[in-house]
This record gives sequence, C-alpha cells and structure tokens, in this order.
Amino acid sequence: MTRLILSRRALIRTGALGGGLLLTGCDKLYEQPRFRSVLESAEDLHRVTQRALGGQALAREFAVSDLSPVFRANGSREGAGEDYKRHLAQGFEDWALRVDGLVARPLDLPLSALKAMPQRAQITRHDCVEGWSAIGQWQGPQLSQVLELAQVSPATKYIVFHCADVLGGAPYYESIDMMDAHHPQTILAWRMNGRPLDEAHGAPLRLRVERQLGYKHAKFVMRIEARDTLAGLYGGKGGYWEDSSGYAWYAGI
Ligand SMILES: Nc1nc2c(c(=O)[nH]1)N[C@H]1C(S)=C(S)[C@@H](COP(=O)(O)O)O[C@H]1N2
Ligand SMILES: [Mo]
Repeated sequence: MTRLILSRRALIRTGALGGGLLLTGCDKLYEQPRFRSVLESAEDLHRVTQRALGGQALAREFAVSDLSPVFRANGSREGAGEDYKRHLAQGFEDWALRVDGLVARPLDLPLSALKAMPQRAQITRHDCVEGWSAIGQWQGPQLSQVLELAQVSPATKYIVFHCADVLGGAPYYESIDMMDAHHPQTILAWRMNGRPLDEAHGAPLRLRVERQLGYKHAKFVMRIEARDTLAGLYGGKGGYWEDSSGYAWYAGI
C-alpha cells in the first residue's frame, strides 16, 4: 500500500485509479467530468493517506551550494493598486499585514514586527505545475506563530491568503488547511536568498508551504483570514487557479 502513494502522479501512473489514465497536465482533460472526478478522488486519497502515514513530514532542504543561479518569477510580477505602489515606493515602511476572520485578536502586523519574531530559514525546491523547478532560500516567521498571536479560533478550518495582485481581472488568493498552517516549514517569507523579497517574487511577504506546488505559495500577501468554510469566497474552490482552471486545491508534491 505505501508503495502506491509515493506521489499522486505515481498513483495515477500505476493505473490503481482511473484505469491507467496518464496525468498529462492538459487542461482539456480537466474539462471532462469523468476524468475530473477520477483525478479529484485520487487527490483526496493522496492527501488522506500521505498525512495518515507521514504526519508533519518535512520537505527536503538543500545546501547553499544547491541554490539556483536564477530563480524565475512566475505569474504576477507586480502588485496592483495605488496603495500597493505607494508602499512599494516607501519600502513597505508603514505597511502592515492584516490578520482577521475567526480570531480573538485581529492584528495589523508591521513588517518590522514580522522581522522581529523568531525566524525560520530554509533552502527548498519550488516546483511549478508548468514544469520548472528552482531552489531558493526563504526566511520569515512561521505562520503558526502569527496565528497564535492572533488567537485563531478552534473553529478555524482554513487559512486564506489575500494578495495585492490581479490576474485576468480577478484578485489572486489561496488557502491551506490547519495541518499545513501549523507545519514547521510553512513560513511567511520576507527574505529570499539573503535579501528582502523583490516585487516580482511577491514583496513584501509571500507564503512558503513547502509540500505543495508553486501556485499555493501566495505572493503579495496583504491579509490573512481564518475561516471555517471556503464557500462564499470568490468561486468557492479556495484559490485563484482552483476557481478559474480547476487546479487541485490540495497540490501535494
Ligand atoms: N499573488 C500571487 N501569488 C502567486 C502567483 C501569482 O500570480 N500571484 N503565481 C503562483 C505560481 S503559479 C508560482 S509558480 C509561484 C511563482 O513564484 P515566483 O514568482 O517567486 O517564482 O507563485 C505563485 N504565487
Ligand atoms: Mo506555478
């Protein structure tokens, strides 16, 4: 059994699910309801079994010598709106991260406060669904510390990241569950490869959620919201790509 759940791709490749269907990454396949339900059940199985067996397993970490010489920027390369542009021009000096929703203590955390919290640094590989990877170093407070400061309600099931950019007319957003929110490698990174995050990579703050694919790593995070449901939020599927293109909500690697 454990052999079969090494990865979602391996699982599907074995033909254990979906009668030998190959995961091609082609969007057209996603439009076919039968394929879609096969894939979604494979993902659910992957998520449940991976966690039952692995719990809070760590993503692989690398050495400084492994850093990619070039880490490309993907998706939005800039934040939108006058507020964002003003903060960017001021070096995010009076910018603050909003933390609200199902919390006892809503917060506005200045960048200086995020930098003053205990930090975690990690060198990890970023895998984009489009087929490229890069190794980078990330630093920032663990998301769990921020959630603790805000006293997140036990009723919370999802943490939502609201971003400053707009893609194809819709705001970018993402969400994760509490298991990933409390994972030790889930951090709010303000530093990349030893320097403050640049705009293209999501300044001033972006999520690193190391056991999932690139699109889950929200850039330009302005607001973090604790919720007990994803229903009623934009398209209801928990993320920009999930709503617009049917990408999986749980994008485990
Ligand atoms: N706000 C926001 N976050 C985002 C995106 C985006 O377009 N907007 N693109 C996602 C995708 S698909 C990838 S692969 C990574 C790219 O991160 P990078 O630009 O640092 O390489 O950011 C993710 N987070
Ligand atoms: Mo991506």
